[in-house]
Amino acid sequence: MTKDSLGKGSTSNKAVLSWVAEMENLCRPSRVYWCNGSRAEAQALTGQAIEKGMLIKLNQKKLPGCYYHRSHPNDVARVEQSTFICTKDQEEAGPTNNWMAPREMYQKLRTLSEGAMRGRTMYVVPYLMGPPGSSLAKVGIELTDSVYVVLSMGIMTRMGTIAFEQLGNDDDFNRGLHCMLDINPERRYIAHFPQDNAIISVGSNYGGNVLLGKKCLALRIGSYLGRQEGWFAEHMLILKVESPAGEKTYVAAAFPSVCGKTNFAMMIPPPYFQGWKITTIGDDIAWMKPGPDGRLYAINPEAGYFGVVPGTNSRSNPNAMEMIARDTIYTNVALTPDLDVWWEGKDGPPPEECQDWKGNRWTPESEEKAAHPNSRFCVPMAHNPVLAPEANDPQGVPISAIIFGGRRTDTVPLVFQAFNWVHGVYLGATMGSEMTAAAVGGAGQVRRDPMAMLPFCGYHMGDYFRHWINMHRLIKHPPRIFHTNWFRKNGKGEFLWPCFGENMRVLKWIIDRCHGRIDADESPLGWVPNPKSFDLGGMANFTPEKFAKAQAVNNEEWRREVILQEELFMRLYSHLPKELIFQRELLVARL
Ligand code: GTP
Ligand code: SPV
Ligand code: MN
Repeated sequence: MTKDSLGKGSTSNKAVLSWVAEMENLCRPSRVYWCNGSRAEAQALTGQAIEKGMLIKLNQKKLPGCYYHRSHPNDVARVEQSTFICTKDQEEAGPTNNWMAPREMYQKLRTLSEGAMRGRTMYVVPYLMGPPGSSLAKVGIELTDSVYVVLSMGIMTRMGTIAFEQLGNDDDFNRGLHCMLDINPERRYIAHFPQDNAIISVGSNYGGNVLLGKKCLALRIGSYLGRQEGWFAEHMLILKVESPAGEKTYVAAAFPSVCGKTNFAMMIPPPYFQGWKITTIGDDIAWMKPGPDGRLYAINPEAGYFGVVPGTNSRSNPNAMEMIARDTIYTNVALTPDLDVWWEGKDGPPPEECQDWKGNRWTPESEEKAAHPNSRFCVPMAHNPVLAPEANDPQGVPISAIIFGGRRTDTVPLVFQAFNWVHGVYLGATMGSEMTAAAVGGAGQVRRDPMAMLPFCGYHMGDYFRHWINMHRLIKHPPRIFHTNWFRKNGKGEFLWPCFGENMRVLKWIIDRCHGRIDADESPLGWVPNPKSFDLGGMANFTPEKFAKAQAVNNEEWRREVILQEELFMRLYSHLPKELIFQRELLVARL
């Protein structure tokens, strides 16, 4: 036993105690600290993080409760090439995941973790994903030697004693081990063992690589369990639209990383939509399961937002600006001389001088960006001024519409609707998107990112499509499925659609379609807005001609698109549902 074991006693769960002891034996920390999730604990740990130089206290007059963190310059995003799904058979992980046999990976990581916490503290971080008491909620325990991870998990999840309360004496919890090691990309592995409900992450201290509740448990392990148990774990925001008459409609939307989920989930409708209100249930992840009334119910498993900072300002996302003004951990933004934060796209002029995300002197003349393009805020969802109370509802919310949307400079129109469920699955399955700074490498290139889940699906992507098709039978009143693209540009590189709050117009069309209030026109891609029933009212410079450009379907471009889609289908062929091949044929016939 360790000489110095703090905070223990909040659980007598034997499976927990013996697993923690086993990991302690492996990693050899000089002490073990069991987190309880209290405010006092967070304050004490923040103090320690400042002492160790892990956090810098920001200007408390301007930003009360806010802290600043810089990650290692080689560790600024998710690393897909170091992310592994370790199922028994490679076939099960499929061609879109890196794979290693569990035994081999366990051995490799045990060797790397052996004694890795010597002289350090091992924090035991129990956490709950989902509202307490929800049938969808899951418990995880992350063992980590990073106090930054502890503080971030304290924001992102329902962390502490509450998780042990939900777990009781059960041994059904996710076992997560995180060792920072020497933050070396050569020794960086994010390994998932879906059959053991276990995760081991070593060699990183950044975001989705190490906040194990988020992408690792809620999406990769979650999707694997969801397929076995008949539910969905998706990379989706969840929002509520309230009409002036009080009608409530819930919408889930899958956009790839850095493609607009947080912004869409917190949007403020333009003045023209007076009386309409958007509130947020979730900004990144949805767990969805058919309910007893035959509708699909969604919960947000998280309790905080780990959101993209650059581009956030009082025009694009005023709610976020208010939200991140207190109790926020900023990672990899720029630091001003008066200990304020700055980033590209913030309101007002750039500072005359500041430190960039690497700590180097930066001026507006500098060539490099002051904030890393994947710099992030980490903030409790409770601080979102438009948080929907349903975010804490264990039942979740009934979803009326599912939106898939990529980042595409060309080809893909602003909005269209699937003809039916299988066609909707096809739209999600074939979604293409330009890569962003959220993952290392390839930014700007178009790749297939099915359902925005390419980096997050914990099993064979073809089987995942099959799961989507099969689920239809379990949902008596399935959501309608739509496709959007906010990012289409003209030849001059200007966006064809004004975006952000104006996206309300697209959302309004979507919910009117869901409630069967308006008709639509048929196009080769799906149902498209009839110009008469798409509301452009109150838009100063946006003419119906401009709308037609944003909606244009160019058959030549689409024939090329079908060939790009084919590349993914070829890779998945042995597991690809026939229905999707037929959908492709039908699309080709319509073009
Ligand atoms: P992850 O947290 O990586 O999963 O990203 P996300 O999908 O939540 O993306 P987010 O809402 O943070 O937006 C990412 C970037 O896209 C930000 O820089 C936004 O300013 C920008 N963005 C979001 N919505 C829109 C939009 O409607 N139009 C345009 N042009 N840019 C947008
Ligand atoms: C994403 O990349 O989709 C994120 C950020 O939401 S991270 O937690 O780093 O995965
Ligand atoms: Mn995300």
